[in-house]
Amino acid sequence: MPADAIATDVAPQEIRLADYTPPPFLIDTVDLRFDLDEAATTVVASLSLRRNPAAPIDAALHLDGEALTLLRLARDGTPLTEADYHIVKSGLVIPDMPDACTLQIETRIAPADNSELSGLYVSGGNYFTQCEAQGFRRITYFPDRPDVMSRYTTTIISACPVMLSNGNPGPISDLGDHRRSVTWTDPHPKPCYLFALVAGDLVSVKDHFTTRSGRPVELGVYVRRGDEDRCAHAMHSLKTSMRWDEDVFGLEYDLDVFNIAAVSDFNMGAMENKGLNVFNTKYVLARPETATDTDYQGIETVIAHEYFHNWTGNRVTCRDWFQLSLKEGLTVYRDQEFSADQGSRSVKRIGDVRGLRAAQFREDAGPLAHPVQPASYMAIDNFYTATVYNKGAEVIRMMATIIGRPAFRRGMDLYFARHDNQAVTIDDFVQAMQDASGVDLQDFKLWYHQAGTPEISVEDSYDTATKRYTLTIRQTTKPTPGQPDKSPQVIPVAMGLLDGNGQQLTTSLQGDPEPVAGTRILLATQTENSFEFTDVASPPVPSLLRDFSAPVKLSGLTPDRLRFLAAHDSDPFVRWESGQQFAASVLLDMVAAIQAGREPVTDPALIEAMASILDQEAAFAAEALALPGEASLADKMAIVDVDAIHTARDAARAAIGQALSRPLRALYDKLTDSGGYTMDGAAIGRRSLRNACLSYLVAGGDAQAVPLAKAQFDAGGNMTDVLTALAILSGEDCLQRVQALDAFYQAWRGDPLVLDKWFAIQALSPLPATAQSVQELKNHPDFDLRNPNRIRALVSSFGANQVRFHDRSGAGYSLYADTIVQLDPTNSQVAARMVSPLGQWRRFDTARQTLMQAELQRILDLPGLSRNTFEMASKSIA
Ligand code: B3K
Ligand code: ZN
Repeated sequence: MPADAIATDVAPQEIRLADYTPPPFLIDTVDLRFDLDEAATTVVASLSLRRNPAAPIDAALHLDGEALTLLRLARDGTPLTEADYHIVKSGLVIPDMPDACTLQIETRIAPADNSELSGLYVSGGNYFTQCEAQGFRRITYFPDRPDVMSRYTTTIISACPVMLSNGNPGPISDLGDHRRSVTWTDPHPKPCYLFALVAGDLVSVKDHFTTRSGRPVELGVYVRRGDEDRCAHAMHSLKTSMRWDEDVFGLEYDLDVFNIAAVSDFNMGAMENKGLNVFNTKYVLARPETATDTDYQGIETVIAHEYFHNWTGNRVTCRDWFQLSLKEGLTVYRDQEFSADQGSRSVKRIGDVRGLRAAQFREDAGPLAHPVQPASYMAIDNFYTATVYNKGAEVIRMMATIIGRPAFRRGMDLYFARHDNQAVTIDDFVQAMQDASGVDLQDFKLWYHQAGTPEISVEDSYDTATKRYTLTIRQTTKPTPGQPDKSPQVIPVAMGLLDGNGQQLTTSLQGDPEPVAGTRILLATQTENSFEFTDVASPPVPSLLRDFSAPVKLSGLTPDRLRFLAAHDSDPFVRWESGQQFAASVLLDMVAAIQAGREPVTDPALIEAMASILDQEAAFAAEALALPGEASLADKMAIVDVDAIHTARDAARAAIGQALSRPLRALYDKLTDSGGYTMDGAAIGRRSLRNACLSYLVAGGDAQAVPLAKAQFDAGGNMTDVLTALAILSGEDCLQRVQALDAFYQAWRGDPLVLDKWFAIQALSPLPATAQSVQELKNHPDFDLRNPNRIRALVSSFGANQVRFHDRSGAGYSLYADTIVQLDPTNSQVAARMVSPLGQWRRFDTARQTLMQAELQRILDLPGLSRNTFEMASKSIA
């Protein structure tokens, strides 16, 4: 039973932002001593405490604790007896406390039994910690809240060759009997969620970085023996990130060492512990033969993200967990900007918007919708969401757009000047931006408190006599749970006007003395805003939401205007977006035809539009050639018809593949890498376009296409090409599919990260037998319910396979819910995070609704269900 199991008759309490009070005690220093043992590690914590002058006097001391055995408790050297303290469900309470004292706490923990992967645990025989959000309480009794910031020293005693913690290391002393000890000192005060310890038989790849003010920093990437040859990209990304943060934000690293340790059992992507980042191996290890271009880009982004947290998160941290987006939204914004600077900015933006829509817009439209700053939660681990991260990043981006880049940079400087070494709030951040820019951001802050995606529609008119053009923007936001009535948001709409030839016009706006030659920002602040443009020579076409200037849904553009913008706009995002919207309108017409019992016919205009993309810049062309995905089409339907969507999209892909088979094949051949493999943006773009061609050729049914895919697979080389070929084949019911899957397994069965891809590809196959094969793969000897990466590869991927997950038989739902039920007792964080696809039930037909609700109920009925999963399932079924 998980440590945080709930009694089934009492629903867990919501924790509310409104109830925040300052901590009664502060802890200036924390001295930790770990005597490592897999079955019984002892932890001695010496805490120097004092009453917080900002808190009520006489409050008792409450220390959080979970899954701990208390061995000894002493105050200022005197042991406390059981009359002096109480052990309670959530930890330990000492009622009578002096104003200041040293508390010494000795606890025992069992890292080898820690399947939750929170606190100190063992993976592959090595020790790792994960403390955010509330794992430190599984190491020792402590006020486990981010507004208690302390200076830490950490002594590790063990037989492990490598022993790492936060800060700078001291010398290693030999204790005899194969045991050694080392003490790490972290000079920077930090909350306990940033504590980390790593120990084991690891090897390191080392490098150096000198900060611009001359501090030499030793960099280390620690991995399992044999993985040393896969660290170069991670190290390169780290150094690039360090330089970028100096150049763009003036932020330098502040310790003598920066270490990254990779672990294959990890609940999420990575963790920004001070000076010792812990990473999922997925975001460290890469060689061209094992990692795809997407993997390489993921590593670059995540390394940057965690590094950037050193300032946005660590030096300035969150007062409480309701402020999570203070560090996450801001740091995602920073990693997005970093990655945009490394390759094609517009292609990066397109990818980010795709991700935002797939995860965050869907979250906003479902039962788990919540604001970027939630007002309450049951389990904070459930709030590491696309809304807090990605919508949070969009909110930061909008602020930068509204106040302008130079003011945004001044605002960042002011934020650090005011709040270095503090635990602060989102309001503090916005205040710094407001003070640095002189722009009133108070109304804008509604973005933090109001859930839901605003929908904007536009209406325009042109008066030939006065040469005036009027653009009216209307906005509404649908109700979300707990927020039935919505107010208008402050929405920056980046826009321009095109003349009939597609030329961008200089715009003059009524009330604004400055004509603008390029993109202009309109602020929509009310339910309805009208903007009057003067001196417009002829009826223009508006190009709206350039670079996706706000996280909103824009509708109401006619197919003709969409095609015009796709062909002519100067903004690459709008070109891509308009092409996608046009394709979606064609596909939804085909869905309607299928529902009416007619043959779906692909509009020749779509084929023509696709043909015109082929000769564009490769990376952009690959994005533009991809039809909107099945899930994104589903988002546009009142009641999702998974089968009709699948059939329609397949039909369109076949029609395009057939009609354009010659140019697609010619382009495929032209793009075939002549030289060796490189990892630059242009080469990634070429591979991506070439693979898009291959995918259409197979969809078109040409007899040569499947053998071509098989040949690409057999040629080996880089994983991007091999895996795309395998994914294409896995969607075809043919002998080559079986051969390729088998060959891939034989080649990579010893490599966990690559084997994850083998599981994922099968789970994502559109073939009708997929649910059955996922069921079989759950019994495969290489499937392991203790490894989050493997669960995500097989089962979470399957949850994203719309047509097969939602099979009308309900087989997909039930195997998915089975996994949650099996996983909850051992890893409740990962189990809980899997619930959301079942929460989409309202969008389906009544038969599917009933099946999905029954699975949610089955989860809720589980005896000893964790608090995490209870929150997700109960909110999803409501
Ligand atoms: N801050 C961590 C996420 C921690 C998740 C805890 N359940 C990684 C990141 O966002 O950088
Ligand atoms: Zn983060």
